[in-house]
Amino acid sequence: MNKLTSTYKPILFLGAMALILMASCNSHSDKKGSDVLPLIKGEVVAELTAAPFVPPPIDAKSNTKVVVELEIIEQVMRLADGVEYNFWTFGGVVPGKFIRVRQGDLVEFHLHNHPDNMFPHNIDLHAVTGPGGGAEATLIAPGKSAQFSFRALNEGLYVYHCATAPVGMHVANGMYGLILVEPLEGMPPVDHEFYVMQSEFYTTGKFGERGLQEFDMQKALDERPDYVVMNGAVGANTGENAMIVNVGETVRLYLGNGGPNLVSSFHAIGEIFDKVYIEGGSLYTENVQTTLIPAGGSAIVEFKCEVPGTLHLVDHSIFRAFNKGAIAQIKVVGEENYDVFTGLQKETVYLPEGSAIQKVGKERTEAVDEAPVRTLEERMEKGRALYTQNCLACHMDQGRGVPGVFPPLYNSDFLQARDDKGIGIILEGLQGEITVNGNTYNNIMPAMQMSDDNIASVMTYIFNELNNGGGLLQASEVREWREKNQ
Ligand code: HEC
Ligand SMILES: [Cu+2]
Repeated sequence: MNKLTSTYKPILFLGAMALILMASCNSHSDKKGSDVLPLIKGEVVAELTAAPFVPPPIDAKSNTKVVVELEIIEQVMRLADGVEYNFWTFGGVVPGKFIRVRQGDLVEFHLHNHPDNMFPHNIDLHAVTGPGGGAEATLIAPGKSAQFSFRALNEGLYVYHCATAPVGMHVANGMYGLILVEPLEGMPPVDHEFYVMQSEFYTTGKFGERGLQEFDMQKALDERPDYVVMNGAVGANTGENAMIVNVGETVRLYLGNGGPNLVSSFHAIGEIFDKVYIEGGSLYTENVQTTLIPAGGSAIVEFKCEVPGTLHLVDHSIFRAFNKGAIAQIKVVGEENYDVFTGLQKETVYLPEGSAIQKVGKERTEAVDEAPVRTLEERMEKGRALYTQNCLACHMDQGRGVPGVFPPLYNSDFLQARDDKGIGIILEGLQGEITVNGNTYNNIMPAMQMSDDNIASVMTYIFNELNNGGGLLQASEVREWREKNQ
C-alpha cells in the first residue's frame, strides 16, 4: 500500500507533459505543493454494512465520486442479556456502518443528525487529510445535515468516530466505526471478509446488572469498564450469531478498536494469523499469534481455516474476554483434518506408583479443639472469599462447573443427597465416576487442607448462595466428622 503521491508519479509526469504540450495553465497545478490528482469518473452511492459484514469493493475501473450517507441515531439497544444502554450510533448500529472506498476516490460525505436525537454530533474520519478529519465541517444539531468532500489520499483501514465535546463520552456511547481505503485494484481475493470492532462500556451497574444502564463518567476516567465487547454487545457474534466459514477457506478480518481507553491484544484462539497488516497500514508481517490494536486504531488479519471447530476472537487481556464480554466466534464447518489436528487421542489416569490423592493447601494449623461458633452472615462472608480462593478455579463462578470435567456445585443433587454435607469430599478428596444433575464425571478432586472453621464457612456459602437448600454449618460438626472418620 502506497501513499498516493508515489503511486501516481507516472500520472503526475504525464500530466506535466500534457500541460507543457498544451502550453496552457491549469489553476490547480499552479498552486504551490499541490499534486495532480487522478481523474474522477462517474458517481456511486456507497453500500454500507453493519458488523460483522463488509461491503463489496466498488465496481468501477477508475476513481469515482463515492457518495456516503450516514445517519446518526441515538437509541436504546441490548448491551447484554437483560441489560440495555442508550447507544449513540452511526447508522443505528454499534460499531457504526462499515464504509469502503478506494485510494484516489473523491468521497462526498453526507452526515445526518436524526431529529429525534438529543445531542449535537459530528464525524472525524482518520482517513481524511484535513482539519479534524471532517469534525469541524460536520458539527450539527439534531434535525440537521452536513456535507463535505475529501480525497482518499492514503490507503489503509481507518477508524472514524464522533469528536463532539465531551469527546470521550460520545465515543464511550458507541460512536465509532471503520472506513477501508483499499487500492484501486482491490485487496487480494479471499473467501470471506468480516468486520469486528472492540470497545468498552462504562455502566453505572456492574457487569450483568439488569435494566437500562447509564454512562458512568467516573469509571470512564478511571479506565475501569464493566463491559469490553466485540461488535457492540456481549455475544453480538457468538452462538447463533457466530460468523460461519468452511474448512479450507481463507478469511480476512478488518479489525478496529473504538476504545475509548483500552488497547486490545487481539487473538484468535485456535488459529495463527498468516498475515497481519500492522495497525491497518501498508506493512504486513506473517505468522502472528496476538496483535495489538490501539484505541482509535485498526489491524487487518488473514488466515486459512484448516480444521473444523469454533475459533474464539478475544482480547487476550483475558479477563476482558471471559468476564467482560470481549469474545466473538467464527464457526469453521467441514471435514476433520486429522493430519493437522487429532483432538483428544486418549485420556489415562496419571498416578505415579505410591501416590495417592493430592492434598492442596497449607497444613492444618489451628488447635484441634478450636471450633468457633459463627452467625450465618459471618460464615457467608468468609465462605464467599474461601470459595474464590479454593474452589473457583475448578468449579467456576457461581459453581457452574466445566462440562465433562468439573461438576457443578450450583443446585447439585449429588451434594444434597450426601449426609456428610460435603465435609468428607473436602477433607478426603473425591475420585471415581459420579453423577451430578444427570451428567457423569470421572475425575479427581484433591483433598483440601482447610481448617474446620473454614470448611464450615465454605459449605455454608455453597448451601445458601449456590442453591443447595440453605443451612448453617458450624466448625464443631466438621470436627465431629473428622473424629469419627479419620
Ligand atoms: C483442582 C480442582 C478442584 C478444586 C480446587 C475443587 N474441586 Fe471439588 N471437585 C473436583 C472434581 C474433579 C470433582 C469430581 C470428582 C469425581 O469425578 O469423582 C469435584 C467434586 C466436588 C463435589 C461433589 C460433586 C458436586 O458437584 O456436588 C463437591 C461438593 C465439591 N467438589 C466441592 C468442592 C469445594 C467446596 C471446593 C473448594 C473448597 C472444591 N470442590 C475444590 C475438582 C475440584
Ligand atoms: Cu456524537
